[in-house]
Amino acid sequence: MTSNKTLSQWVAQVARHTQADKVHWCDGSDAEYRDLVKGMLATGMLAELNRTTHPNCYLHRSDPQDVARVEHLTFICSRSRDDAGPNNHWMDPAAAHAKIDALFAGSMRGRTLYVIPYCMGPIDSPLARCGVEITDSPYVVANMKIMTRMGKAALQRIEKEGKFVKGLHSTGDLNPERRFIMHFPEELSIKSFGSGYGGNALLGKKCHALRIASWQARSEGWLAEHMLIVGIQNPQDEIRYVAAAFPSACGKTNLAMLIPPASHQGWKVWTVGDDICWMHLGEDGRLWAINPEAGYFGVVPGTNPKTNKNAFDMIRHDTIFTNVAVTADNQPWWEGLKDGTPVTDWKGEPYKPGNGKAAHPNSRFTVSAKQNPSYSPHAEDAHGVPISAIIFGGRRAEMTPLVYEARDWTHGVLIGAGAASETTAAATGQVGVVRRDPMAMKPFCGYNFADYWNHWLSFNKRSSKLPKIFHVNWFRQGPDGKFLWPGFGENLRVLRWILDRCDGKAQALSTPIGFLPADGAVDTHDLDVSAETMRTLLTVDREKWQAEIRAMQEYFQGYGPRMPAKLLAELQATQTALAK
Ligand code: SAT
Ligand code: MN
Repeated sequence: MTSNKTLSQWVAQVARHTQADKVHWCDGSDAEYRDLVKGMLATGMLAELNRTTHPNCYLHRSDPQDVARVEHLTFICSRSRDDAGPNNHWMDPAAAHAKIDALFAGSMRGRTLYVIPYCMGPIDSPLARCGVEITDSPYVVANMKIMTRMGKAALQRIEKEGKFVKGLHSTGDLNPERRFIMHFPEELSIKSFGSGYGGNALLGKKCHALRIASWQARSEGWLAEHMLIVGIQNPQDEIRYVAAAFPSACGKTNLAMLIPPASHQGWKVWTVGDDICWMHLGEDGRLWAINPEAGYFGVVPGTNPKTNKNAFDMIRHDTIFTNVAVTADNQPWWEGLKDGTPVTDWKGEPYKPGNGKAAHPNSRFTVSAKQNPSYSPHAEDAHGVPISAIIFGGRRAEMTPLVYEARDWTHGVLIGAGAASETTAAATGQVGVVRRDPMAMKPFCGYNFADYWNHWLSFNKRSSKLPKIFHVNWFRQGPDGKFLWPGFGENLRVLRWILDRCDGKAQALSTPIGFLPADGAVDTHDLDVSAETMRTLLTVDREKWQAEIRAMQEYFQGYGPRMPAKLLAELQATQTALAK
């Protein structure tokens, strides 16, 4: 099946240990995808949706106890606990292997073992990296076919390079008591058991492209980040690229597919990626980015022609829906859709308004990037796209301004490291509590955050042409709980200020937390936002910020002596400026 001995021996050993019935090597063809779908329709793992309105669309209902990432069951198993850091759950590698191997024993009895060779990034890109996922879930195979460059070409690259990340996955019996997502960065391997959902099971995504890749990136001198990548084209047809980090379910997909409002004729936004960004320093000193993924695993609720017309249009065909509701005529339905009425909820039960949401808040679509009307023609460029600005963000109802700019790279790293956000339904646990989520990487950094910030800081010595760094917050609320900023397409106004700042054009005021737009510098023409609201969105509340700085200091203390002194000094400087 392959000329790579390590791979063939590993597959044989796993097949023996899991006692799989059959072994299927995925070739990634469309015919293979169709066969998988046929098989899943027969077993009920998928249901076909309305063929007329949604051709080639299918619904998968996951186990109701398996609907999101499980951070408390996710481990980094490095030899040294300190290398994983206080930001990760850690387990000793030998103990972790023993624990999870026991669960894998016999777990594929009666099942087919699928071998999925995949490539993260354009297949011909020197920045791309390959992996192989072994799984017993045909649903995972179908999703990996959409989300990655999977099959023959990836296997050929693996055989040529001889190197790949090993990912072993079994859904087991889906019992949350027997569920673990384990990463062995020193062995470039992943073992995931007991979940069939999203980032727990599609191992190319968060497990490989973020946790393992961030570890690799550190030793090889690049960055693996939880960021969207977009190209912004102005009326002069110049395109500039920005990368933006937001926690899961904070609108990355919407921003990545933004449609300029009517007031912005001649502008256009191109999607390069909506979730993950790998950045390398180019010979020209700029950061060049690729999207390692080939598809989107996006949050469905809230998707409609107003919030994200591109996504709305692209999921009308050839899409896998997971955990949405359905209408009487078998169309997918979710909260935020104007038309249609749900009759069956995400669990497959008759929908009753008193029983909670019809679609699960973390219900997802899986769709190929090629179906996105705004897919950038440069998204497949082997060397990536050059990044002009990096944006950090989060969901903060209070305090954090709409946008501000870092004084320099080091200050920008502090802004990213100090970022916090309200939790969302993308992970199990309480929703809506503010937690520190540095660079939106809290659940995804495969090593000690203190070392990670040091790695970020090190770029300053390597180049004088790094992107400018910004922070945004689309989620400020007034006393009535209503959002102060309209968001969605109107966010282009903020992106314009950011790009103008990169060109040294837009006006800004220097404040203790960084540069904020001067009065009127964010264009609000044709926008129903009062000058007073803009002032609220763009002022620094010193008292609240002083408390925020203290919270950051406390948080950073948790990283002990590994904490970069430069960041602490930068934080101290901010605190002093706020006290003046
Ligand atoms: O489940 S995933 O990790 O793929 C989705 C997300 O959290 O962004
Ligand atoms: Mn994400």
